[in-house]
Amino acid sequence: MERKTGLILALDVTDRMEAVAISEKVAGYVDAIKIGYPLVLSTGMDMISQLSKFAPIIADFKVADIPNTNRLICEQVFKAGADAVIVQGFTGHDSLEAAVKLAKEQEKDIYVVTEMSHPGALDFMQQVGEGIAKMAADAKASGVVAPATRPERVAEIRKIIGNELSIISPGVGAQGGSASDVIKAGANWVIVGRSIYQAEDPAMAAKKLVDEMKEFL
Ligand code: O7M
Repeated sequence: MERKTGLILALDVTDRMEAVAISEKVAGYVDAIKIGYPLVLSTGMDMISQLSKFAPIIADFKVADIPNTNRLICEQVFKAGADAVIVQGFTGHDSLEAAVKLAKEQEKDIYVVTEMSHPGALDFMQQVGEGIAKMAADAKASGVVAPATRPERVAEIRKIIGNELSIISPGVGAQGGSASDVIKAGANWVIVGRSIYQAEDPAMAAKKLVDEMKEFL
């Protein structure tokens, strides 16, 4: 994924026309569009190819299975036109390696969730976040997902993975995180949903975020 703006749109709407209209409006401000269960379950897998004309598509299915099933899922998602798939890391090295191997064969990307951005991530995930980050680096994934709600954790994760892997970071705006703070902490991209797609003017909301991050990219 090429970094021009540092912004990834999380398009968690459930209506096809709305999804297309918002993508059209913000296409000039985003490096990728992340879509997941809310949009795909309500509209269908063909949403991936329909939106791919606006920006590269990151399929957020948080894949979390045994190696063979991970591979089968990623195969279908890439076939549908996605450029990247998000997988969970807690399933361990073999599950991750199966996804990364397939992605490399197809010149696609895998991003691995380390620690999530919501408060409940402190119950279990935070304790294993650093180990998952190290595993993602060892497996040569394209990058990790780390929380904009805790820039200090993003800085820790950056130390572990070095500069080969990217960090894509959700939790800006609606969840309380700041785009410029998390970029300063070491994230390469922020992932933003509600603050853009619920804004009266989604393009303006996206532009504001891009302008805020510009000097820190
Ligand atoms: O900006 P929001 O809060 O409306 O949306 C954030 C998006 O990022 C939404 O699609 C979440 O599912 C996703 N996300 C998190 O909010 N926190 C995480 O820790 C991880 C993700 C995510 O994208 O995982 C891949």
